[in-house]
Amino acid sequence: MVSTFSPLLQSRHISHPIPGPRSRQLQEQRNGEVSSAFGAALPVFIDRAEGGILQDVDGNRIIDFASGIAVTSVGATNAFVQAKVAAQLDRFTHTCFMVTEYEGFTEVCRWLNAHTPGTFDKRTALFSTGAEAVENAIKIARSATGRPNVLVFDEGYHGRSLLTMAMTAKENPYKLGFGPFPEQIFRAPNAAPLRWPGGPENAASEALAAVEAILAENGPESFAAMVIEPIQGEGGFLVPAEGFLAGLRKIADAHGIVFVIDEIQAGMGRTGTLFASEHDGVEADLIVTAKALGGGLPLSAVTGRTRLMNAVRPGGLGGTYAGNPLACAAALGVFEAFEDGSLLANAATIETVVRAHLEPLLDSVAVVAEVRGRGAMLAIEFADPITLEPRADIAKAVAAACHAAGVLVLVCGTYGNVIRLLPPLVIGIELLEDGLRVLTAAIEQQAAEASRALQDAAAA
Ligand code: PLZ
Repeated sequence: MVSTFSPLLQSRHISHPIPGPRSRQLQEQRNGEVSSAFGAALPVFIDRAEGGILQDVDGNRIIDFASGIAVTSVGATNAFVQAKVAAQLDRFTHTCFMVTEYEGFTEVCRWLNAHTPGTFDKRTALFSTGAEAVENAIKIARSATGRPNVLVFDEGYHGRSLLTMAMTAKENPYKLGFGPFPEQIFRAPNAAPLRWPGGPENAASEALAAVEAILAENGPESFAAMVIEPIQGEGGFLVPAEGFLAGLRKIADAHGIVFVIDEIQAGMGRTGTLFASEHDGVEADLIVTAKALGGGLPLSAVTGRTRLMNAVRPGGLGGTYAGNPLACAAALGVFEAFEDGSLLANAATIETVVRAHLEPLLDSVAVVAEVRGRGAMLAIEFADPITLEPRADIAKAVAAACHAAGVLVLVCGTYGNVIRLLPPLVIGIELLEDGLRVLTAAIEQQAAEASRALQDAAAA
């Protein structure tokens, strides 16, 4: 498809204070029509997006370090995705795969079966949202094992549906007031090195021991599944201590528990490999993908061992929109975009550039506690240098300063004290560096202001 637009300039540009007058006007209209339960990280209305730029309705060009929460990894206007979707749009938009079938659905399943870790025989089921796919992974694991319990982890995020809310760790804003929740969900410590009480070097072994204890107390033979993100997203971009995922894999094997890896945020090339669990050398029994899989259209999947995937009785899985033809077409475009390996290489380059800008802050800015992540999934955590008390105030102020300067960053973490970077993998290096300079300056300034405020308070 040939775009009717001229290419969007890949440079930051502030024509109006952010949010500009048109965005403020649209925000007012939105407030009069849309449920106030929906928040917005940056209340600007977008006109176009391309490469590493979001252009708003006031003509501001904002650097995109969010990718719509790790969705537009191949870019928000990727030519492969556009071509596939346009061609499908011309043929039909929907039949419901449970009514009459279409080839795109099978093609997406074939790609996932072939490219997800593990050379064993696999099948895939497609859905629309991440939460829906996680729920279905649990349905599959329960059907296959005949067991009720599910083990999840501290800081974990799996969605906003009733079951996935129960699996999600953080209460506010995700769960508050929405209970009662489904039972049979058990939570184990996550081997996050920075705050592990016994020290980072013991995080993996001690967390694994805690998992064994929880299983022993509740009867390991009652657990259908354990579900973990290979790098926790909403929870704070927490990279598990080395050996933790491999240790969990062993525990799951020992007890016949289905090992489910939620790659919804970390997967599909984000970390420099197609799947984040490849870094840990572990193979899931069921791997859950979404977000970047559909290149901006709603598509999610559960891929795994045929024995498990076919354990559900015929008719037991489905959904009106599950694997919608347009979303499948978009995914086939995403696969094409990944074919030559350049996007994975970009993720590695992004990591090098981001680390070069942010790691020096570990020495120069006391409240910078950690720079972590993999590939184009990187974060910086703010905490008191001595007590490690989370400094959400700094993360919030830094994000606000970045937003005002035209750089969209998102905050995450249980304590809201982490700034995460999720640029599209197609972002230009100059643009990336411009955004990082804004971020670095904001961190230096906010940290200096915070310490001045502390000194003033002490002097008073
Ligand atoms: N599992 C690991 O990251 C979605 C949530 C944003 P859905 N993360 C963004 C918000 O506040 O709602 C996510 C995830 C992981 C599952 C999900 C859920 O995916 O497509 O949002 O349902």
